[in-house]
Amino acid sequence: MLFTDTINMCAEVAGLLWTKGWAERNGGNLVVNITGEVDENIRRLPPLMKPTALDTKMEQIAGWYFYCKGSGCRMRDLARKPMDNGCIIRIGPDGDTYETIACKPIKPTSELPSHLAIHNNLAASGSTRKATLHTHPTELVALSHIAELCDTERMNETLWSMIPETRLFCPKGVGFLAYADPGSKELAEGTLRMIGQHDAVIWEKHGVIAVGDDMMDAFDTVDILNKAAQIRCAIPR
Ligand code: 2HA
Ligand code: ZN
Repeated sequence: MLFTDTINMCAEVAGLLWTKGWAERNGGNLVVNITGEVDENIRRLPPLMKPTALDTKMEQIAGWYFYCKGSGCRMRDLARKPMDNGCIIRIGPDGDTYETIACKPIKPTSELPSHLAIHNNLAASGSTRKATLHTHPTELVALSHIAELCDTERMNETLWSMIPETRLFCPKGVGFLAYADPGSKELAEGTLRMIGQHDAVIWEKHGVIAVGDDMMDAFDTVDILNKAAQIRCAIPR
């Protein structure tokens, strides 16, 4: 895949998230690994901003490249202008910093720690999966307000029982992570503990994060899970 195709796919997904109503204001984030697709011209680009320290050292992805939604940027704008509302970052040679190298001096998404923690783990396990997607799917978030569903087992029993496709396409189900502040190290560490065993992780009263081979694959996982949640919400009680 060409790196421009990868970014265009992020733009397409951003448009879908907005249409779905899962991306109010600057809600949600996406990060995709483009290391294998960048050419020498991109590798030679100088930083546009001074390097930012990462809270946790990410040795496995040292020197790697990612396209990320920009902090404070809107998905609906990224859908039209991906390079004005997102940026390319390079992880520093020791894995403890990152720098924006293109196209504008934009800082990446506030949930970068959660996303990079996953990418670092994917790299450690030799995975070829490239995309992480965080969004605010209304019905999945609604279910995370129902106390008796707020654990991994109960949430999966509920989602899997709604429509057969859920188990078919999300066989590992979701991990349920108790509330942690957006952008926090706690959220990143909790996500990392659960993502290996699950197709996605629900962040209580906030949203979901999913991993995919590419961004559309990650979107499909969230879409399948939220369809199950929609059906659950439509059942009169
Ligand atoms: O970047 O969704 O969780 C906006 C968010 C933070
Ligand atoms: Zn969010």
